[in-house]
Amino acid sequence: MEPISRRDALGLGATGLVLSGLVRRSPAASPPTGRTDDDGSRRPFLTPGDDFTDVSRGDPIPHTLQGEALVKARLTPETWRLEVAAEGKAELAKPLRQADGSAIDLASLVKLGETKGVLFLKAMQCNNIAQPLGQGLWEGVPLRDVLRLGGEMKQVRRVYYWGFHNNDPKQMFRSSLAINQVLDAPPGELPPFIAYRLNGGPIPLERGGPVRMIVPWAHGFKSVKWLQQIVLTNDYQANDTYALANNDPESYLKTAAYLDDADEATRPAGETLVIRGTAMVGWPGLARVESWLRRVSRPVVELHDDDPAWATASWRPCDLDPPPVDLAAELPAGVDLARIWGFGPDGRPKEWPLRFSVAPWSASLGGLEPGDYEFRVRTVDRNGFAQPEPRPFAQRSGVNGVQCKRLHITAKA
Ligand SMILES: Nc1nc2c(c(=O)[nH]1)N[C@H]1C(S)=C(S)[C@@H](COP(=O)(O)O)O[C@H]1N2
Ligand SMILES: [Mo]
Repeated sequence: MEPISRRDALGLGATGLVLSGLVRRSPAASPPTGRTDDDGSRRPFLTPGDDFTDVSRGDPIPHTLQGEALVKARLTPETWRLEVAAEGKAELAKPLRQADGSAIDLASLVKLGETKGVLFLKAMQCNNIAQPLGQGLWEGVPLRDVLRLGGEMKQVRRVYYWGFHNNDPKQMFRSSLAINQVLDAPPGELPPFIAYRLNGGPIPLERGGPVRMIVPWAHGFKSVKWLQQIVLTNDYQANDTYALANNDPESYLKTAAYLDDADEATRPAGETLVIRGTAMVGWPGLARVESWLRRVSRPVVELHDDDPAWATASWRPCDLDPPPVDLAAELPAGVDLARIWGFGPDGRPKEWPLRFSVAPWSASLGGLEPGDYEFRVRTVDRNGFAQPEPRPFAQRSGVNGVQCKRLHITAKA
């Protein structure tokens, strides 16, 4: 069965819901899993580029431009250019500029990719939306290799970058990285990328194509779409658009579990109930997903974060889905699996689940007596921290509150 696109399912139309110039479709109704659901529908392991939940600012939103406007915006594969320059005390020997024809074009970027390109799986996750927006197989050139095209750098402490924004400074969507994060990724870690391919094809305009930044370990706001400008600076401070509104501009991906369906469910006793969801595997990795089933009485009172019940809760392991049996069939045709970051020479992932991707899980509940229950689910990361720890606050640095589903079990029919 063909999965319905989220856009159709929500009936929001092509441009989605406009909230003060910000498109924010509802969080992904059916996150990618690569499995067949109980109703027989297939959920792909990779989200088609046009089916991601879209988080895009702009008036008009850059991906709604067409024809001549798109050409003027330099957002077609032929017209796209990337400028790299330095400001203030920072220096770059050979700035790459549109004016003198030295700006990077798509063909040169793809050419550079022939030797420097990296393939990696990554789910896009907004800082402030529970549930990944979609999962892709991205291809890009490390940002450090693009910066090298400009020759020697001096006095650089930070890299600022932004995308097309209707030539209106107020609409700029900016982000930034410390220079060491760009040049010096920790061993075995992915660096920030200038990405030009998604799921084996061009990056669709809606996903920020032709070229966007992808910062694998970070929340979505570091992965600027319609990327066109990079400025090296001596400034040491983050100037991210997401530094505003009290967001944590250095937040990195947290590990957290989400329910596919958090709505209250009514079921007859005697039935085995299977609850499903996905976990976002953040930088700290995923050790396990576990659930807590709590008997409650009516009227059900909200459980507060400081309730003593948390301390005596009994958490039981949930089942993590194994990698899809035919992983190659889930990926674009012709992809050499051994080239994907985290995969071995045999084309199988070296560890599972992979960091920065989505891990589907399920929990089977049998033999429930009639009554009311609350089902909660949490991840435990590879540092041993159970969600939402280690941070005592669950907002503005990556939403990761523990989700809850209420169950009403009726007497046997
Ligand atoms: N140019 C630009 N890039 C952007 C944004 C934006 O509004 N404009 N939104 C950011 C945010 S907050 C998120 S969560 C991701 C969402 O990526 P997606 O639309 O591909 O799902 O894009 C990021 N890159
Ligand atoms: Mo976001």
